[in-house]
Amino acid sequence: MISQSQLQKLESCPGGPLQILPLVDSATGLGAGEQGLAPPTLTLSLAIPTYNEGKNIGPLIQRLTALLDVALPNDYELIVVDDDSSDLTWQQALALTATCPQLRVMRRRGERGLSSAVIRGWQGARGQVLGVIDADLQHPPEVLIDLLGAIQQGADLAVGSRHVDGGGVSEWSLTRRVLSRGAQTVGLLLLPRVVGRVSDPMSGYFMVRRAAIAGPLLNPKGYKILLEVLGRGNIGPIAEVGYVFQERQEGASKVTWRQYIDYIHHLLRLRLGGQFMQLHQRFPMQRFVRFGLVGLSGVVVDMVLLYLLHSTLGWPLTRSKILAAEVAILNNFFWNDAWTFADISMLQRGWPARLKRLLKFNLVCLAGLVLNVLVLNVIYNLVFGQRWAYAANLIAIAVVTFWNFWLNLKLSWRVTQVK
Ligand SMILES: Nc1nc2c(ncn2[C@@H]2O[C@H](COP(=O)(O)OP(=O)(O)OP(=O)(O)O)[C@@H](O)[C@H]2O)c(=O)[nH]1
Ligand SMILES: [Mg+2]
Repeated sequence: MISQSQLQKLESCPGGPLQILPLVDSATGLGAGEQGLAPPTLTLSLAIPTYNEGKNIGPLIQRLTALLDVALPNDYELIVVDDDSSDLTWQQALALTATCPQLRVMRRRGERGLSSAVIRGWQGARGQVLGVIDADLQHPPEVLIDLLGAIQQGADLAVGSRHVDGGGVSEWSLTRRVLSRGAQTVGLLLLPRVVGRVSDPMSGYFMVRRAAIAGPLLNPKGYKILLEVLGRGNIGPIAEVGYVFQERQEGASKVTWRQYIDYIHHLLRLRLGGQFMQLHQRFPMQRFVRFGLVGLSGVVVDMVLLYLLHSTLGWPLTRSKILAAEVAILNNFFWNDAWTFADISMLQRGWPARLKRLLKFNLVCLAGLVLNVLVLNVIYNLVFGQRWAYAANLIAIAVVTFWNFWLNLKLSWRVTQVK
């Protein structure tokens, strides 16, 4: 059991955007101070992500402190970020703080994953140099000293590598070696300028200068935090230090096929990131797709009602069509309000606001109908020379879909300042 005083040392995990801030500049007072008083800075903060590493955490902390107490006395911190492990790793780590004052422990709930755990740890860190090491002793702690040395000699990033002199893997199966190299090759093909900068882009053992990654929003997926650092950081000189990836002695691996899928996803996101974000900012694609799907549901409603009113009940065609179209518009409004633009409707609750949106939506759709007829006529008569009426109608529908979407986006579900 841990004591009450130890429990008080337990830290909650930073929240908000995944972003590292610069440390406060004592001369100008600018930097992380916006978030509160700046704590004194240290040379090194080492994040240790853990998930069910209860048996490893003790020996690891012991080896790390033995090394760093000599290399950086009182000038480093170890930050365990535990994702609320079922084996209570965080409690075991907390118990170690009694003999290890440099140790900090964060218990994270509500968020999971190796890469984001590392960033959360760095967000709460006070070091000028930010590092990461696995908790299962597969990364030999002694290599830290060389990594630190490389940074002190001017590198922005120092990577523990299995693929340079002095590096390797201990007893990996052929399948694992092939998968690891295969993943690296895919990375080189998709993202040569990022992945190609280091010999071991899959490494989870490295240190980076805070200044080189402070600022940009980070968005890592899966296990490969180094990709994110290389892809989004402003990384100048890079050093590599060989190390032999040890066999896990205790606890179980958390690697599954999921990590390989996440890796490809991460590569694609970094590759397309810039272009995709720009496009997304200019055109809200996801909303448009939803709007289109809702529109299709409206066509079904319209058709079914027209059939019921006209063919089954024998109503005149025009009257049936007007009612069917209006019900379809109501159907579309309901789904767009609840799904396509749900985030905006949430900000503008209440019946008066909803009725206002419905009225605008109705007007835009009616205007769209008039436009539809006009465009159909122009294309059919002037462009296609009175041929291909259905092709002309398809084009008219496409034009009006954009019209409806854009006007409703700008008028009906406009983002207003809500007090
Ligand atoms: N906080 C946190 N840590 C994690 C999570 N998944 C893995 N870890 C930790 O990240 C480190 C690396 O995970 P491992 O499962 O050992 O992955 P690996 O070293 O690539 O693979 P193995 O050789 O199979 O061990 C270990 O310290 C894990 O405890 C997670 O979801 N959250
Ligand atoms: Mg491991």
